Amino acid sequence: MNQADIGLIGLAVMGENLVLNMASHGIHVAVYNRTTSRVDEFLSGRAQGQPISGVYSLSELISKLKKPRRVMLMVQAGSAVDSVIEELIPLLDNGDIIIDGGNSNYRDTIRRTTDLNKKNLLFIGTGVSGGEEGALKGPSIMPGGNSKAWPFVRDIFQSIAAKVETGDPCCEWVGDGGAGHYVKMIHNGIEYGDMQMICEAYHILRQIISMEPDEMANVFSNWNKSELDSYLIEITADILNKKDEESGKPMIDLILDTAGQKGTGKWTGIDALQLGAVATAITEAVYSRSLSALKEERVAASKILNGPQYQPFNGDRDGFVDDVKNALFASKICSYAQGFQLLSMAAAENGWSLNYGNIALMWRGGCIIRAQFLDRIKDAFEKDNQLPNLLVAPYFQQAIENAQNSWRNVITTAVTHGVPVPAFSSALAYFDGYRSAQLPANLLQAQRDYFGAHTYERSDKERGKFFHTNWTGQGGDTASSAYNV
Ligand code: NBP
Repeated sequence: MNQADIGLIGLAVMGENLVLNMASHGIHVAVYNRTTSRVDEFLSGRAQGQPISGVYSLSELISKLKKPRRVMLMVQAGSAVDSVIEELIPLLDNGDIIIDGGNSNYRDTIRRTTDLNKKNLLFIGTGVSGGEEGALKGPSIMPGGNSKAWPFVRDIFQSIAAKVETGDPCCEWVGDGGAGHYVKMIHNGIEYGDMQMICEAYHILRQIISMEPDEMANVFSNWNKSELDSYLIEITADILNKKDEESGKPMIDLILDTAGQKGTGKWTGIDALQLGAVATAITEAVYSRSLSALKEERVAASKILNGPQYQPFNGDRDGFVDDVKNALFASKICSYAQGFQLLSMAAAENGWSLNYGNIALMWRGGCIIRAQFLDRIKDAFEKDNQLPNLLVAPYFQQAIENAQNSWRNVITTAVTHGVPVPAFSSALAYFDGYRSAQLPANLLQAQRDYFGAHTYERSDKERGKFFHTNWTGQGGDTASSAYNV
């Protein structure tokens, strides 16, 4: 019987919870998993009493679906997605829809959209954010791919997505090809930056003013009532409050300070470098994880390499805590400014027409970077979708103006005390660079012309005219056009 509204392949943590979310909205789902015992476990467990049918082969799955058929993959990103698609192709008819909801690389999504379009199949590559809980209760969903498929999945996606206070779903069509997965990648990159900045605030409070976890938990709870209101600040307060059941010690003090990094932060950094975009908040966050991973080396080095001699902090403690809050907010603004600038450069490169206000709305609920201040970003881009940089939008201009002295004070204090604050300080360097009419690239261009005859433009001549100087009197007057440094 053709009865199910959608088929879902991959009953791991994300797939299972998405299916339960769909079922709770009255959507009938047929489910399949490669290891079919998972289907039985699911049916006899969490799926009981729900509009969920289990199947044991892909052909059985397809036979259960209404037309045009909608098949969603929640399998491991990479080759598994391609192999499932290959198996599905002969089973599907023209106009049927394949949706990949995993964390796929956007370049794979561009390729899959094109290849399947040639076979008259419609492909959607969608970011799904919010982890296990989001998948169950309402994730942020960022779909892109073949826009002809959107009318057929819109109702399902928007009904299961998180909703903001106005009732708007955190799901809108993002754009062609890999646009949805690109936006999800940037979301994850920004998440890296947010987490690193929160860690730096924690480290400053701990190292410079010797704050205990309990006290810090209160600080983060208070910050969560301010413009910093966000999921990540909220969970940080919870984490700092948590005690180890055995020892009664704060959990945070028992967790080893070494982190790994999976794909998406690194992908974002690589893509920023390839596009010539500045994404230092994200790359500093990736590098910080890499440095943290060198635990044994750091422990050995700590016994040899001395930091500065300084007096213990004896200033205004509450005032300093406020400064840290302002520094965190200003750094966060720079990180989002970079993220959105990267999006606009990728849009130009890939021919996507992105609505940045909608993207801010999609990140407003359900996902890990959900935060009140995304409303401000949405407002800024709704006023001007071509805004060159968030920093020049009036709200953010004023916010940084207000935070600036605190921000500089915190970074100066951290540097004086030898406490590393790579994301805070690179964000400030970005701000100072972006607001500088004059940077030292004139000297850089002279150096490049000196050793490689790369030519330069002149400040007293029109743009686009290139000059070469014979700096030593020995190099000749021929300019280089091929050798790039
Ligand atoms: P995993 O990424 O751990 O993948 C496990 C699923 O993939 C299982 O159902 C497994 O089937 C299936 N699978 C594999 Br592995 N290779 C397969 C193949 N060749 N053919 C068919 N199925 C195959 O699951 P997840 O953590 O639920 O994540 C699903 C996707 O969502 C991933 O792309 C992930 O990056 C993304 N995502 C995850 C989260 C999160 O918080 N976990 C958040 C947002 C997005 P089996 O049971 O037979 O091995």
